[in-house]
Amino acid sequence: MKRILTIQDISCFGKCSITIALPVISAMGVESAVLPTAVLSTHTMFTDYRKKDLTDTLLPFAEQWKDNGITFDAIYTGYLGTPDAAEAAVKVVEMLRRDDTLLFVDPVIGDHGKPYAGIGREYTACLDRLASMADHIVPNITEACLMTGSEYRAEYDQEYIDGLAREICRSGARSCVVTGVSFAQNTTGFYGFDKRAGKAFSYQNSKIEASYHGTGDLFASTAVGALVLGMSPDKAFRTAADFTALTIAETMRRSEDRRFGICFETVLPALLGMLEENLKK
Ligand code: PXL
Repeated sequence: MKRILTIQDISCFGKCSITIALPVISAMGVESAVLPTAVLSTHTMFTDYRKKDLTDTLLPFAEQWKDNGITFDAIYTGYLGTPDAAEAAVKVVEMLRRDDTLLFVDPVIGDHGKPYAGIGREYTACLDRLASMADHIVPNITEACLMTGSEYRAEYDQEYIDGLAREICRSGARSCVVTGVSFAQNTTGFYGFDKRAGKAFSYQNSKIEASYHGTGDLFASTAVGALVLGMSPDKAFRTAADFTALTIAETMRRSEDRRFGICFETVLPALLGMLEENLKK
């Protein structure tokens, strides 16, 4: 059985990070081991959240796994929250990565042109190290700008996005997929650059005018699961984009409080159908 290690927080309420990665990756028929960087009462979009930091457990846990010969087909990092946790994540990757372990980095540092609460420059610098080791990195436009020190633009063209993706690949990442990219008013999708192939790839589907917390985590979890199952990057990212779009539509239909996150659970059967289709082609 394929096995992914995910390193990110547990937000006990609000569906993001591990509470998305674990069920989605498991539903895809892939084992998901977790290394929680912190436990939070909710994600940071709620006011007055409580947090227990677990950074000091990361290396001892990884050491015990190494001593027991435990390895992973992929390591997937998400929200790490502090420079210390990001630095520890780099060490965990160095300790546990085999030659063929895929490193998938979701640099969760911001959205809508701004860094998330508590994310500063020091943290972004630690992420650069992780990014330089990555097989795939999946920033949204805000994150790509924060990582490259570029000006954030709400309106842009393909050349601007292509420049961001190539700049991130220049720092060492093998492929960079910029998410939440709209090249027309009624479409949204991703734009990627694969350094090894020297090729760009891009996908747009219809845009639903709503933004929910956790959609980036859903996209990343689905993409890394599909990659580990053997799908080509182009197909894996398309599958992730289609599943995310379906989930947003389902969430809108249910119209719960936006901060409560996305209703992906009832859409999981559709994801399994997409996997079957895409893996047999
Ligand atoms: O969905 C990204 C995310 C993950 N974890 C925590 C967050 C956020 C985004 O704000 O606050 C704790």
